[in-house]
Amino acid sequence: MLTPDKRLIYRHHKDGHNHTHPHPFSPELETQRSGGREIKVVRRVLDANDMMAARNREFFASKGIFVLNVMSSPGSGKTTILQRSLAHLMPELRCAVIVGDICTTQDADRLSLSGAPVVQVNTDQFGGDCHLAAHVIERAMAGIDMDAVDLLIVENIGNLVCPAEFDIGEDQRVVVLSVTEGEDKPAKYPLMFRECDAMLLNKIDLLPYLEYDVETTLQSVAQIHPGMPVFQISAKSGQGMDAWLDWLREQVRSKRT
Ligand SMILES: Nc1nc2c(ncn2[C@@H]2O[C@H](COP(=O)(O)OP(=O)(O)OP(=O)(O)O)[C@@H](O)[C@H]2O)c(=O)[nH]1
Ligand SMILES: [Mg+2]
Repeated sequence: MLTPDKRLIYRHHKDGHNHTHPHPFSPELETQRSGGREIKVVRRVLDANDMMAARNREFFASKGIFVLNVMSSPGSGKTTILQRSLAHLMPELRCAVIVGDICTTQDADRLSLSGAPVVQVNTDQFGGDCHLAAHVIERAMAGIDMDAVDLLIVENIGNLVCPAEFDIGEDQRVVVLSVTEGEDKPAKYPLMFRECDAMLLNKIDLLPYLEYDVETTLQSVAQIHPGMPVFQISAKSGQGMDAWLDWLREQVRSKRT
């Protein structure tokens, strides 16, 4: 049987991410906390990201742009939700999207159909990072006329862990959980659910075909992040989208005022 330490390391490597950056909460680094020097390196990298995020935030504030960071595990429906959301939000709001994937421009191709300006970030050029960092957002903005944007949506790379650790200068964070992923995900990946401002429970059109207990999920989320709004939606059928879009419009409006 694996010792607790080995089990952590085994799982860490087995998840297949390319960890070229230090993770403040990664198991390997945590065990070295008493070691001194490496801790300093971690802090410096995170400080640099935080400084860059603060600069982004100042820039967004100066332009009156609301920025939404959408995160989830791969395939929970981020792009589909955004496609449907953009169709409702535009042209009332001038939207733009930065979408992150390790490879391919498939999501950008889909999102471009909305007519919004879209920039695809492929992180294989940055070492295959499994999250978007603040400096990457700054570089991506060069491809968008930011004077013509009210709402900038960032679709982060599909990953329920790492993106939550990196501030990109956003106003609000949203996590998408689909009912096909299981009720246990908030409890297993609490940081993401603690760090987000709202949750979308997606693919509810599939509930009749699954043994999925919505109430268990809601109770788990309420324990991890009391009071966080949860919208039950189907990006496929459109069910529940109105309440989510009203919430988003209200966030954009309250930033402006
Ligand atoms: N039944 C059903 N399928 C959905 C729904 N939303 C998304 N899907 C399907 O789920 C799959 C993944 O959707 P995407 O929107 O690409 O997911 P994603 O989170 O953007 O994926 P990555 O960007 O790769 O992380 C696609 O086949 C979608 O058609 C939904 O509400 N109901
Ligand atoms: Mg996507």
